[in-house]
Amino acid sequence: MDEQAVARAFRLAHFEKLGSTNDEALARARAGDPGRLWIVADEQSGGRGRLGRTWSSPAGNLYASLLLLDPAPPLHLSELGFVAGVALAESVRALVDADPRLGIKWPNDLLFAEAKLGGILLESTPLPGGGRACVIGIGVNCRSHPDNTPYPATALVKIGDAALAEKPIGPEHVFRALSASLARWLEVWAGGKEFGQIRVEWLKYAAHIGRTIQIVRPNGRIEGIFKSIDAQGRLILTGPQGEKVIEAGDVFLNAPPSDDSKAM
Ligand code: BT5
Repeated sequence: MDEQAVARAFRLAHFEKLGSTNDEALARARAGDPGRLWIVADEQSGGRGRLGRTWSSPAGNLYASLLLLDPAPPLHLSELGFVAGVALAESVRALVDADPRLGIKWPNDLLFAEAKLGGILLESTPLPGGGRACVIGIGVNCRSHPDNTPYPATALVKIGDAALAEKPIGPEHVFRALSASLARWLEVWAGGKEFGQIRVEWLKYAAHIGRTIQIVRPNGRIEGIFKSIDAQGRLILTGPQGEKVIEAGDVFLNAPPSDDSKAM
């Protein structure tokens, strides 16, 4: 897709500061925005992660949310996180010279050398006139990252190899590449008809396949070997008792065992 086509693919609203780009996108959808709109902020005062967690959002990093109206039948909407994950990995891959330490942690955190470089927050809301608005919120650490997170964090500036030193790693550059890549992968996905193609691409970036992982969920932890993801993007875990399909949770390598741990 050429630059002009990318420019036509989406509209863009840019802010110096917002509470959360996802909140702004959801509010605009409720107010009647037709969708295919990027909301980008230089910094956020109330950046959010999943399950009400905080996303550290100082200036210097990318905070962007794409609003889409009814992008797919409801059963396929959760696949959008994987479409975004593939687009995000592809756009950052070019910046890190295809370094194999770049990966995606299920469901769709961007990792570099086992540390979190970016995250994706997918949200949706019913619209007053019918239909659903979906928002893909993406944060990428370009110039800084928080310390003391349960999963270690990193930023593009820290990767610091010689090749990267020559690359533009500011949020505006990451955003341009991401927007082009997401436009392309949304077309490939075709509203869920071609999730199989997204799945194949996602698996190329998947971190931890074949390794023993712990999945932390609100109702406890479960341990097993990460085999693959299924046709809906759910994680397939194998253990002595066979296979288990996991819909949601946080993946850890070598998380310290605790009383509620349960091996499969
Ligand atoms: C995510 O949540 O990874 C989704 C993050 C999505 C952020 C974007 S920014 C644009 C848009 N607008 C928003 O308000 N949000 C989206 P989760 O998997 O729940 O990870 C959250 C956890 O990651 C936190 O509890 C921290 O431990 C850690 N964390 C917080 N800020 C971080 C950062 N900048 N980099 C790495 N880890 C971080």
